[in-house]
Amino acid sequence: MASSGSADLVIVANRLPVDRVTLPDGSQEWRPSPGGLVSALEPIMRANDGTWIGWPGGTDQGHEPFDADGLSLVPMSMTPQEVEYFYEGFANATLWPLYHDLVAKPSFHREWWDAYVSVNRRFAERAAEVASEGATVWVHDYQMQLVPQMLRELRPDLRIGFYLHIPFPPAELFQQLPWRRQILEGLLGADLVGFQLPGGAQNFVRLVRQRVGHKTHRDLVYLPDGRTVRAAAFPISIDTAGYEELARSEQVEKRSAEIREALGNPRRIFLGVDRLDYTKGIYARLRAFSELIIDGHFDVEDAVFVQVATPSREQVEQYRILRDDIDRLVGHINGDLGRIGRPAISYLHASYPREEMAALYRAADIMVVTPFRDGMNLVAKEYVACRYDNDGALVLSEFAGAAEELRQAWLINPYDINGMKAALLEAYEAEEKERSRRMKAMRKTIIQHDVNAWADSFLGELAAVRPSHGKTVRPAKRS
Ligand code: ADQ
Repeated sequence: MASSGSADLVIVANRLPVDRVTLPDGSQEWRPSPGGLVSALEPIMRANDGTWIGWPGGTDQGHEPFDADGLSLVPMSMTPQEVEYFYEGFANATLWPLYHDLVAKPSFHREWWDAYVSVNRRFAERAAEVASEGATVWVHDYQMQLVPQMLRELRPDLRIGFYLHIPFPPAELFQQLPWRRQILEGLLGADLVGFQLPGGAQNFVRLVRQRVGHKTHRDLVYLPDGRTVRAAAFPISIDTAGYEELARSEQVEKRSAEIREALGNPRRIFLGVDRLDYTKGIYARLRAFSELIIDGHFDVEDAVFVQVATPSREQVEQYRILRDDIDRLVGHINGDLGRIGRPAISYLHASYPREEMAALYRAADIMVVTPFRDGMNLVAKEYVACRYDNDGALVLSEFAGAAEELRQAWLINPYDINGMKAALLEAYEAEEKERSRRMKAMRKTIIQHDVNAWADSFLGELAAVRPSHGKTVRPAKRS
């Protein structure tokens, strides 16, 4: 058994919650990358002297552990070949498409798998070094699925949780993976395996029974060594109160009026906000919108579509193809339908601070979220959180995890362009009373179920799965 460190709570994730940025003068500094996960985990990290292990991006070697804003961070380096094989390859060109219903074709390469194994091993070894005796280690997402088992072998004293942020596919699809058994066994190193939806947990338990041959009962897996592993759903959420507070601020209200003004004060503003990813259904939604103009339901004086699409994973070929396809489509639509000073689609690649996101949500009459498959989709929840006025319409794909909670959205099938057009038009024409009825109900859901509730319930369950074992994680001190 490896000797133990001093952290009572360890987060293991592919990425650190900070980015290494190069300033104009050539010097470098760490900058917090403000994501939902960071704000969710920060209070618990602080209350438990937590440590976060992850990759800061890039290929610089030899970063030392450091404290940022009171959080203790352990940067893991990657070689250029690991970035290519592990990150761009196995994580984002094998697992990502396979876990998202084969929206794109996954590639299977043995050398990518070898890199996945060795990077996972390095993360597990580092976690084993920093965790204190009986500590809780929470491993995150599809890049790290082998870490639980590798870590358990090194440190059987630990309480280990795993959470998957993306969908866990049905057995029929997962079966394609040449390393399916290793992945399942990797996950079974955890005491609690968390998914976004109950369907993911059921897929996992069924696969464990079929492929690994362990005994299972409902959400429990019984291992030959006497250990029990629980698989359950913990739908992730957002800092609802934080978004609402931001949305209510004078600065955001002012900025949102400026945005409407800059767009020419059209009757209705449609908004899409996504990473530029083929799972998000951006192409189909822009086509649906443009056809509504062509069909004469409204014109560019009445409505504009603001699409914010932050480029991501640009070294992966399918992402480059997608970016070109959407660039071309937007060019066509604006060339055919736009007028001077009035494009049909206002298309932006920028990445914005939270204030600007909140202002966009406030400015948008109709939020359009149309993924072909999405673990949850936080954008849909952020929009609802910002609509404290109980106004605004959400058009949401049935295939986003968020659709299981936000039932009052205008739900659509993103493969059905006519159905999507009908829903966009209904949302465009909906009376205030109807919009408010739906928004009120959705707001109730996300106010009750925010990201703190998510983290507390995962960690609470994790403690319950191994009650007689390990230290207790102290709840976050919240203001
Ligand atoms: P993502 O696929 O990245 O997350 P999503 O849940 O929508 O998708 O989260 C995106 C986050 O990035 C949101 O918080 C959003 O505000 C932010 N964002 C997007 N575009 C931005 C921009 N241009 N500028 C600034 N911020 C931007 C994965 C899974 C999801 C799951 C989450 C969390 O794919 O299904 O909901 O993890 O578990």
